Amino acid sequence: MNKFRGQTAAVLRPRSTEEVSAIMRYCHERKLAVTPQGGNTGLVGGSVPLHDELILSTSLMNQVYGIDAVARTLTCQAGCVLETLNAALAEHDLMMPLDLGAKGSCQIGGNISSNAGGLRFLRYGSLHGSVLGLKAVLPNGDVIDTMKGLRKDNTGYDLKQLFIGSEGTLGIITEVLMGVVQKPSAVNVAFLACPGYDQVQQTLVAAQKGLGEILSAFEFLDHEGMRCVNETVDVPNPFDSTAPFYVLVETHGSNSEHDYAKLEAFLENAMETGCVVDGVVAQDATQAAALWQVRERITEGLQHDGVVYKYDISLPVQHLYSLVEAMRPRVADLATRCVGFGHLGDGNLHLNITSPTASEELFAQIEPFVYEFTREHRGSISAEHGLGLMKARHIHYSQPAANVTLMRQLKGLLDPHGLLNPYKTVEENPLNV
Ligand code: FAD
Ligand code: 2HG
Ligand code: ZN
Repeated sequence: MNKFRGQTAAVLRPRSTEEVSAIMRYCHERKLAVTPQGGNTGLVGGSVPLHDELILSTSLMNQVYGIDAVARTLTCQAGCVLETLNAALAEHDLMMPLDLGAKGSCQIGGNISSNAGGLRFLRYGSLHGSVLGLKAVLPNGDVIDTMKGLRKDNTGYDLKQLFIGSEGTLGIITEVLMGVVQKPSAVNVAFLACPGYDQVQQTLVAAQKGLGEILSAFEFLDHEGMRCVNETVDVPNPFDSTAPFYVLVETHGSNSEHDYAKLEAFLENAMETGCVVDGVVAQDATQAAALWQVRERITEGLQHDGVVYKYDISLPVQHLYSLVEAMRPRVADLATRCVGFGHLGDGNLHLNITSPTASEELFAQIEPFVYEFTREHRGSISAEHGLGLMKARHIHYSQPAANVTLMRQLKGLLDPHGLLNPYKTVEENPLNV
C-alpha cells in the first residue's frame, strides 16, 4: 500500500507446527519479537515488522491433509492459499465458505487471524462459525490443539475463538479444520443501476425478501467507484449510461430454473418500483466473472492514484452512505477520489480517499472525523480488516475501556513479554499511519 514500511533481520519459514513451536520457544527464551506473516495481503499493516521483529512466514506450510465429503470438513496447514483450497474442494463439489478479492495470494491462516469477512459473508457467515478447529502455537512455544472437528463441543471455553481475529497477537495458527459448504450448481449474477441510496436500500430489502435462501452476495459501489475501475484498470461499465449507484446481486442454489425465476421476479419488481433503472444478468460463468471484476478490482484500481486513505467501517445500513456524503465536501479538491463501496448486506462500508502523494492537510480532513462519525452512529472502525498497525491506537472509538482492559490482560497472560506481533491490535503503536 506504499504506507507501511517494515524491517527485519530474518525471515523464518517453518514447515510444521513442531518447527513453529521450536522457533517460539527459542524466541521466548531470548526475548526475540516475532511477526507472523501469511500472504501479506492484509490492509492494516498487521503483517509488517515495525522495528527488528523476526518474520515468521507460513508460506511453506501449504499441505492439505484431507477433505471429508461427508462431514464437510477440510484439514490443512495454515499457509494454504485460499484459491488453492477452493480448487482442491471443487473436486468434491465443495467450496470454502469465504471468498475475497485477494484469494490468489491470501492464506487461510491469515484469513482466520484477521477474521476476514469477504464477499459471501451474508450467506455463509463468519469464520467464528465456520472454523471448527485449529492448532495455535503460543508465544512460549506451547501448542493449543482444538482439532477434534466436532461441530458441537461445550467442554469449557471455546479456545479457538481467541485466535480468530486476534491478528497474530496471541498465537500463531499452524493448522486448520474448516467447515466447508456445498459448491452451488446454479449461480446467477445480476448487475444493477440504482438512482439513489434510498433505492439501493429498498433493493436490498427486496432481494432479501424475494431471493431469500438463495441470496449469496449483495455488494454495492458508487459512481466514483465505477469511474475508478473504468479509468485505472480498464474494467468497463456494463451499462451505456452512468448511475449514482450500482449493486451486484448473486444467487447460489441448486435448481437453475427455480433460481432464475426468482431472480426474474425480483428484477421485474425492482424495475417497476423504480429502485433499479438498468440491469444486466450474466448469461454464463464468463459474463458473471466479468461483472464481479467491477466490484473486486476497486482496491487494485485505487492504488493507481498513489496514496490511499482506507477505512473499513460497520454502520447501520441507513446511515452507511451518509459517511461518504459527509466526507466528500471535507476532502473536496484535496482528494483525487472519495469512493464508497462494500458489503451492503453486512452493513460494511469501504470508504477510500485517494491522492497522488501523502498529504497532511487531506489527512486532517479525514481523521478523526471518520472515527467520530462512526462512534456517533454506534458503528465499528474495523468491520473486517482488523486494527493492525493502522488502527491499534483508535480501538477506544469502538470498544469501551473495560473491554480494552480485558483484551490487554488476555494479551499479557498469553504473551507476558509482548513478543508476538508487537505494536498491533490492542497495543498502542508509535506510528501515525
Ligand atoms: P497477512 O496479510 O499476511 O496477515 C494478516 C494478519 O494476520 C497479520 O496481523 C499477521 O500477523 C496475521 N497472521 C497471518 N498469518 C498468521 C498465522 N498463521 N497465525 C497468526 N497470525 C497470522 N478482507 C476482508 O475481510 N474482506 C475482503 O473482501 C477483502 N478483500 C481484499 C481484497 C484485496 C484485493 C486485498 C489486497 C485484501 C483484501 N482483504 C479483505 C484483506 C484481508 O484481511 C486479507 O486479504 C486476508 O484475510 C489476509 O490474509 P493474508 O494471508 O494475506 O494475511
Ligand atoms: C473488499 O471488500 C476488500 O474489496 C477491500 O475488503 C476493501 O479496498 C478496500 O477498501
Ligand atoms: Zn471488504
